[in-house]
Amino acid sequence: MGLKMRSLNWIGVAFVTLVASGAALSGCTEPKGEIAGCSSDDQCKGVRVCSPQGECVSPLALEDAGTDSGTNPGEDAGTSDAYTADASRPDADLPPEDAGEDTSTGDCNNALTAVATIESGGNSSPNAITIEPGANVTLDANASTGDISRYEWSFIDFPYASNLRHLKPNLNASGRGASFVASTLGTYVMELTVFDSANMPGCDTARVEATVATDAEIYVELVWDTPGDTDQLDGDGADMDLHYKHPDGEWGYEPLDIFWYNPTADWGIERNPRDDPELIRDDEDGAGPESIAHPQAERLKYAVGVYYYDDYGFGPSDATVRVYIDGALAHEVAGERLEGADMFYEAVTIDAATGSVSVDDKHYDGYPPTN
Ligand SMILES: [Ca+2]
Ligand SMILES: [Ca+2]
Ligand SMILES: [Ca+2]
Ligand SMILES: [Ca+2]
Repeated sequence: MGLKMRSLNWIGVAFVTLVASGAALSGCTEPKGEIAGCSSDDQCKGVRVCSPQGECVSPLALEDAGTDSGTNPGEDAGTSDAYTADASRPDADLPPEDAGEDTSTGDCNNALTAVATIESGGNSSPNAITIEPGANVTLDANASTGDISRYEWSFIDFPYASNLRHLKPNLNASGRGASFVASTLGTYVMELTVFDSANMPGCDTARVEATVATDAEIYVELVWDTPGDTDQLDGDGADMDLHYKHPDGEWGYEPLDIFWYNPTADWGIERNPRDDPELIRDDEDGAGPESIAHPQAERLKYAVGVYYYDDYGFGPSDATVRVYIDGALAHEVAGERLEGADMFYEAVTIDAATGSVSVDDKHYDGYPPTN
């Protein structure tokens, strides 16, 4: 099955690549991914560009430092879900240890008070904030009191936690606090525990939460689970693509199918961006999410599809698609298996006139044929 628009694009670039490097590319028809390293944009196929890290990535990934295309080690490189501040570090801004009286009562120290603050984009709260998808969230424990030697943050809840634990974001260390990128719609709940010098926890923990919300009329999100990939956040994983198609469009063609190659287009009223859908997050290295927001949709029917771009040897992946209408979850397709590269799944159709979602549930080997 041909790749339509982008295979034409790739052929031209591949010719240049062959001449430039002499590398054998026989049998490969995919415009992204198969070149492991790069030193210039010419070595990347399709619309890919060479990142500072020497990887071919979509231009979108470079523009948005919050994505996890593998160019942002802050989000993807770590695996820990709790950060411990070490008071013994010379640069730690922490109170000196106190060898005074023992204030422990049983299994916890009631002289320690954990106080957490959550902040994002200048919006700060001791309880809860509402943020946009992809926002960086900062947690701090500076208001905590007592002779605290150690601060520990952990996730109590996060979107998809009940069945996709691998989507728990990495918590990155930052002084007494931590930060993470909130990529998926839903609520993240974080807990702070403080410890004394004897490693006794305070009797009370503090919780804060961030709710990721959208004001787009239609918002579509794809995440995926690849059972053959034991670490799905390490920057090396399977690549699925979210597609969002206008009723007059054809899968894989710009401008009426929105996906990584065609991240936005002028739909609806010309030069009015409010009715233009946009891929707001691309992901190439496992798990997702990929997200498309359509701020104001014409009263038409829009189809949502998933293309398995490349399994990179990790085998089948299970796609989960969520459709939000007016900010509320309207439909979820959970754990739909695609066996490997070049499989396409027509998931659902959204009727913007009625705000309803109908299930298509059709699998194809390659892009669906033109009607
Ligand atoms: Ca991996
Ligand atoms: Ca992708
Ligand atoms: Ca428009
Ligand atoms: Ca990823």
